[in-house]
Amino acid sequence: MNAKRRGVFTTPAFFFILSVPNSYDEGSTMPANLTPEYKKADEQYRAATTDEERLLALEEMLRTIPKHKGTEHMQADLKRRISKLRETLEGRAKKSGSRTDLFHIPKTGAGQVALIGTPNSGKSSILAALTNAPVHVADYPFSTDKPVPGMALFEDIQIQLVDTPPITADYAAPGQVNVYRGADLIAVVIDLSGDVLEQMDICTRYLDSHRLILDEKTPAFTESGSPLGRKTFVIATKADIAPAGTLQTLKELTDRPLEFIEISTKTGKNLDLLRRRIFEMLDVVRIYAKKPGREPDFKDPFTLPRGSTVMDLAYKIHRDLAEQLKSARAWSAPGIHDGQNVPREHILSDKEIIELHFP
Ligand SMILES: Nc1nc2c(ncn2[C@@H]2O[C@H](COP(=O)(O)OP(=O)(O)O)[C@@H](O)[C@H]2O)c(=O)[nH]1
Ligand SMILES: [Mg+2]
Repeated sequence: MNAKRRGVFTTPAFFFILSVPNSYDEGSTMPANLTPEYKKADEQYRAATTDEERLLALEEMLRTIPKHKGTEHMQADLKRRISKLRETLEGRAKKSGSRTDLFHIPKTGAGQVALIGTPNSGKSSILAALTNAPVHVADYPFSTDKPVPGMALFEDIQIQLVDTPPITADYAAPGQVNVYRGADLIAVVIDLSGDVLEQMDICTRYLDSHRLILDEKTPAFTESGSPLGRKTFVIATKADIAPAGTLQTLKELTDRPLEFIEISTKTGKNLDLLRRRIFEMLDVVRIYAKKPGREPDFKDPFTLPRGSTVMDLAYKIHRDLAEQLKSARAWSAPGIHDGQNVPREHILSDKEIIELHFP
């Protein structure tokens, strides 16, 4: 498949396609300084057979078009066509009902991690190794056609992992982006025994085209300033059959500050580390609630975003009673909080025991 894709861009036919009049410039010639990425997206647009594919291609064209005066007209034209096509697709989705719901996975547990990857990268195997989800592992592509959630145990909490349909250079299921938008973390799954750079390129391009990667390099925000992206990291899998040095090469050639976790679902390598790092990246704290005069509930901790206070916990436990909270006691590391009173603004730490007093 790789060879075939590359072939598209080296055959004379490709140059022929580029030299035909462009549909965006209404008669004038195509600006000469368009990037190869833009030209590729333009090519994908022409090759698209469905409106979903057309939309992805148009979004990619808008993302990659050089932003300067000479392309203003084309940019405006692209925006107009994108919003028109979105309206058409949304109208269709509403009519057919379930289509968009398929890609909404209700959150449960301490956090939700969506896996993204090309066909056969090893996504379903990760779900199978870490959760009890009924996923299908197969050595042929496209074995997963809708997202499948599963719960992974980390110490005393559950974390939700979501397997998703594979993406390719020119296709992702319509609506699939909603799974990644809805997640707390995005895990890019890379098969270390395959063409790692191509896989990385396909996944980051897709995520970037939807402004989904949130890292120091490319923070993604909406017009109103709220973050649109999700913290993203890489699970480099099939370490057991990877040629030596592959991960190092991938790290060196990936021009982004992403964390890489090397695993194998066959040998179990680093699966514990993966669970721990996911927990740490979710940035939540576990709190054992305690009723006065009773033992703490160690079985089912509450999880709250790091930085949450006693008052946030009170709201989580008793929404209606929270405002009447009289006092609270905390037990954390021995010698730090050994049952003394803490104020409402007390910032919770992981594994803290909190006793709330209501009138
Ligand atoms: N050797 C090895 N094979 C793996 C590993 N993970 C997955 N595979 C194999 O890779 C193929 C594709 O895996 P699957 O999880 O179905 O990939 P998906 O298409 O991304 O869901 C299957 O044949 C798996 O047995 C691994 O860590 N090591
Ligand atoms: Mg699969």
